[in-house]
Amino acid sequence: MALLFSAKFEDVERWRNALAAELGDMDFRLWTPDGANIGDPADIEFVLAWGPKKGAFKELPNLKAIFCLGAGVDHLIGRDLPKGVPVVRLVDPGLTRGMREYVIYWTLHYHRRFKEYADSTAAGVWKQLPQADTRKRRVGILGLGVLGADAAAHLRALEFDVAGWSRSAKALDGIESFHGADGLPAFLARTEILVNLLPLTPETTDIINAETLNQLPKGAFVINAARGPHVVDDDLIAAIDGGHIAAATLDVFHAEPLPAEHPFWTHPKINITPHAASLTVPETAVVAIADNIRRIRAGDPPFPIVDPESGY
Ligand code: NDP
Ligand code: OXD
Repeated sequence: MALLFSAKFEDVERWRNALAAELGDMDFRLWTPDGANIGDPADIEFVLAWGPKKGAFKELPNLKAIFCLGAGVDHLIGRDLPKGVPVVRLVDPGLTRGMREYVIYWTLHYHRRFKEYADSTAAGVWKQLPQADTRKRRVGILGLGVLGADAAAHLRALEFDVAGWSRSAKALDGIESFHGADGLPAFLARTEILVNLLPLTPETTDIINAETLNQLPKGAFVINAARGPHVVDDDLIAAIDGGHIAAATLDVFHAEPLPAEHPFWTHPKINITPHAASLTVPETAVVAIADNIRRIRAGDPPFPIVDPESGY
């Protein structure tokens, strides 16, 4: 029985070694676009993939689970997934840690006005700025799942005033919880630094648009570390150029790599990173994957399974 690996990253060997360390007996086959290394399709029990071609799963009659190589499954959903085969989302402590660092870094960047200090340094100017009270800085996180809840808890530990928005109501220590479409306006109205950690679904596409940006207080900051299509690019640029939004940090884009001619590249109030807010760490990710493979082999369901209805 074999595991088929469809790489998102260059370092296949790192994955092969990490998986071998956890599941020594696993026959690891590489899913290249020409399908040359697949061997007998009937051998394949598990697929570890980011976004294989539409219909690619059809020829795998004994598939028991599809493991997504990332936390977001939007690349997999809609690829003619075989019915009854669970798609397992990645929950990786290394990925969670990376996202926590990214969110804290950019929140502090805006909160502590480090861009203004960088500009002063460049101009050779010695100028202290008033220091805002962290306890009064209202950070709002769209999405209170694995990554959002973790970032919220760590921002809270730094004494930020943190709220989150999700589909279902949450009871998280020290975090104000808003939920559903009805809860969104109040959540936005209190949010000075908006962090997006939602999955990309039909409901969340374009969620950061002229209307929602306008509901943030004047001078708010936006950090998008989830998916590019959450943002209406022109609306964000207009909100920044119009002075309502102070600045934005974007890690993800409609097209990746971000096309050279896109105005985000040169906008003075937009920071961009190349979909690197947090990268899957094979050595930590394989622990959960191997655990799930053992569960399936023991007849238990893997966790967490993507709900095809909600799309995450
Ligand atoms: P989870 O599935 O654990 O959490 C998703 C959260 O979003 C949940 O709280 C969920 O609500 C909420 N949500 C989903 N749909 C809606 C909706 N329509 N309205 C309100 N809330 C909604 O995901 P993760 O935290 O693991 O990951 C989040 C996303 O981060 C990924 O989907 C991916 O796109 C992105 N990501 C980006 C990376 C990068 O490097 N840039 C790296 C890793 C992930 P509820 O709790 O009620 O279900
Ligand atoms: C992910 C990502 O979803 O890398 O894990 O974006």
